[in-house]
Amino acid sequence: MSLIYPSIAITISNTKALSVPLTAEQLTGFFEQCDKNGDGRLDRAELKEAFKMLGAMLPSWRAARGLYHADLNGDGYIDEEEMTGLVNFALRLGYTVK
Ligand SMILES: [Ca+2]
Ligand SMILES: [Ca+2]
Repeated sequence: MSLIYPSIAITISNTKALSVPLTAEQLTGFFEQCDKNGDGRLDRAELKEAFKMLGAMLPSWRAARGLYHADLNGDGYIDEEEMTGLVNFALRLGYTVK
């Protein structure tokens, strides 16, 4: 007789397991809140804080990767139009609600 336990998905980037993945809408709202100085775009420091709050183990690295993926015009900021790219980047990482 053997009991088969369903494997519990634990991602390396997420220490809080058993929580619900964030939707694109939630991530968009979250990133908008991360615009601390209210200039309508996210700079690298704000991105770093954002990924830290999402539970990233290496927030500054994530911020750099997020910029690389989403900063289409290369000015070092994620503006409103580039937000979708950032959200998609974060979605692929599967961040969850704590
Ligand atoms: Ca800002
Ligand atoms: Ca940009």
